[in-house]
Amino acid sequence: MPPAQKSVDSVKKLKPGYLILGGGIIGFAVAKDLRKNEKEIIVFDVDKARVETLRQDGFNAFLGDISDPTLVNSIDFKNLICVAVLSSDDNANIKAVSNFKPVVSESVRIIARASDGLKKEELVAAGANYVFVPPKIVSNTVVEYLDMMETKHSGNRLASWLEDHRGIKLGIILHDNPDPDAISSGFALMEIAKKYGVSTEILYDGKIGHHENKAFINLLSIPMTKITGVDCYDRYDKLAMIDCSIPGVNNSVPAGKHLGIIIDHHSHGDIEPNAEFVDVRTNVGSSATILTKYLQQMDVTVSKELAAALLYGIRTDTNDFRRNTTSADFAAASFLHPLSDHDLLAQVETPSMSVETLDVLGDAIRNREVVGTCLLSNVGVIRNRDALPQAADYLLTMEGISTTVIFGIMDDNIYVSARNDDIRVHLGDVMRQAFGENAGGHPTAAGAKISLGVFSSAKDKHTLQKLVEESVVKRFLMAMGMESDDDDE
Ligand SMILES: [Mn+2]
Repeated sequence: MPPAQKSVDSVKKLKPGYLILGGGIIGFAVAKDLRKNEKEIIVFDVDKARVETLRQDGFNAFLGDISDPTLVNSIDFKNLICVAVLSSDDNANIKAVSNFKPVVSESVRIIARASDGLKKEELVAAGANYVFVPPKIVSNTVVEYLDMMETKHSGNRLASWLEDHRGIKLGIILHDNPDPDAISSGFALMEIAKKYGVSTEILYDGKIGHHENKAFINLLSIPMTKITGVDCYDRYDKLAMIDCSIPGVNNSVPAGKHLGIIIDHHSHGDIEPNAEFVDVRTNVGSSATILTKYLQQMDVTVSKELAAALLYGIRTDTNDFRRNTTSADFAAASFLHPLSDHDLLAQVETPSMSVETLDVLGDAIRNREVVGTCLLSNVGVIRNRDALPQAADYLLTMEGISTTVIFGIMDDNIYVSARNDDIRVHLGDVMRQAFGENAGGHPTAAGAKISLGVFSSAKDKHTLQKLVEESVVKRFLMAMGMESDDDDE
């Protein structure tokens, strides 16, 4: 029925290198760009006016319904490299892909346009090798541009802050029990500050527990100073806070303390971070990603130790790009990768588990209580709280479990570590709801620290443990909107 048949059949078979089905805005643009290749381009479109325009532009365009199954008969496939199915009609595109897939050889690529994710799946099922969704591509480009502008804007502001404070002494405060993301970010700020004659010291409180973290600091020889008391902050002209943003929350800085710089990627809840320079981006997976962007933009020389440190920071905070990862994290990692000292990284990552972590894992498995898809486990008194997240990670791999909550007692606190792979649950919010102020985190990973003070009435250790367990389990399940099964106890 379509007039294409006659007009095509009447001449000899077409021998395209590129066959474009659909000559609208996208098809036309693709044809124009491909022209530089000097391969034969053939375009089919159902619209007469469009075909005419293409012809006037010098293209080999034909009138034809791209979903017509007899269209394949008019093509000689000998030189064919690619079939690009680019019309705005999803159903016609699906038919065209199904018609061409069985007749072209394996080496011919079929690329197709879809209007949404659902149609994308149908096109893949029909045999397309690559499917793209135009709105998605446009939005990615816009967001990438906005991100770039934000980095540029923040970079300029940070540079002028440092310029204004030339020669001062800056204390860089990390969150308590700092992890590789916080440590490497502090290290990066130290290098950036050097460029402006600002001398720095990296400060932390708590412990550097995880044996990998200890190896990390030693191997990279990152200088770090333990905070000894509130008056130690007076040694500095200004303070910077990294990987946390509120004084007193996950750090030992007195609440209300005046800060010069805040750089963080965690959401801060209702309290607004307050400093002379603030850069809190919750749309990236690590603080190291933000600092990497600064290094790039401010043209700071990145040593192979610093590159390795930041790369390790990004990888640990995103759980090797599996958690809360955005394109910015990948971009930062790909910038750092060739600059990194890989021997050093290999030494840091020796995945031997410490005896203590193994013990905690054993306790967590033994003491587990499963309610629905939630697994909760009390591991009792611990000496190293880093064993908790490792156990929580490990148990999340258990069949039928989508949330894990592992808790233990150290010093005068209960530490809770939770993991989640149910996309409907924002674990950080649940934890905050259950345990208040000193709890929070990401949708898939969160933690809490609860003072044991409330249980001080317990007469002995066993009673204390029992009370803690009941309370943690009850509060967590309530926040999850689940009933705790009290009869079990
Ligand atoms: Mn972090």
